[in-house]
Amino acid sequence: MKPYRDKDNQVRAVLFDVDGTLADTERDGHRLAFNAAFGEFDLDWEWNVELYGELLAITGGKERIRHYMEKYAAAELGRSGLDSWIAGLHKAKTRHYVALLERGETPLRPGVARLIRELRDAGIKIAIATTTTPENVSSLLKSTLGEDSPGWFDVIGAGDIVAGKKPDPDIYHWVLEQLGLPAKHCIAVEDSENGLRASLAAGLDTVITVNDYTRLQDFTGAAAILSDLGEPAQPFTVLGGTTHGSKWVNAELLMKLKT
Ligand code: XBP
Ligand code: MG
Repeated sequence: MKPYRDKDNQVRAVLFDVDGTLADTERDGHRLAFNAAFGEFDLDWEWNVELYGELLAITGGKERIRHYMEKYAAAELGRSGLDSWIAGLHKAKTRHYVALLERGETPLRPGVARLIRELRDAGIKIAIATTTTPENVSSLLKSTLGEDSPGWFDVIGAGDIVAGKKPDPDIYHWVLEQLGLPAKHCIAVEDSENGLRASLAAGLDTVITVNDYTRLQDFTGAAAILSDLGEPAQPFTVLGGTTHGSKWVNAELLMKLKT
């Protein structure tokens, strides 16, 4: 049998989701920033932890605000210039979120920094495929991996750059096109069912690392479902799939997880 390195489908790039995957940003990050923006706009809206979990079904901050209004604040939908009002509210939210990240209290999840460094050392490309706003990605990377870290990524696909947000596969198609690689040479890392639907629809094998908002979701089709990426001193827990005896995710395991 040929060693895995000779496989035609060897991993040449790893595509990372951001929120919930690189860091636990939703509950104590985005949610608080939305609420701060609502306060700034004199709205009495308050997204508590449970409600926010429900609202996460809608990806994209502007889309999430509109969905909330349709369901819980329909009277506000009659505002003139609704689209630009939502955009302004979301801009304030992004400002609050970036300020929160700059306080440096949002760490990367276990194994993320290690894996990113190992992939770079191995000459494997790394990319971002997210629905969140570009400023948020660069702030998170800078506050955790250092000022120059956004430049480590061969492609950063974020926000409104494509029309359809996850679970549509558009952002993954866009990133693959920018990388100049077919899906068979890439693998995605995601945390949510919406993310998995998007990556699978783009033809990508996908590793899931769950978090408190996503652990009960349907991850049918994932290559592996893990508690996190794991570290040598802090192995992951396997929740689904096989990890070939590995205890943390590295380039070698990602090669094996490719179909
Ligand atoms: C997660 C999202 C985002 C964030 C909010 O994206 O759905 O909408 O919750 O970010 P992913 P914005 O997991 O794909 O990174 O307010 O900037 O949209
Ligand atoms: Mg996510």
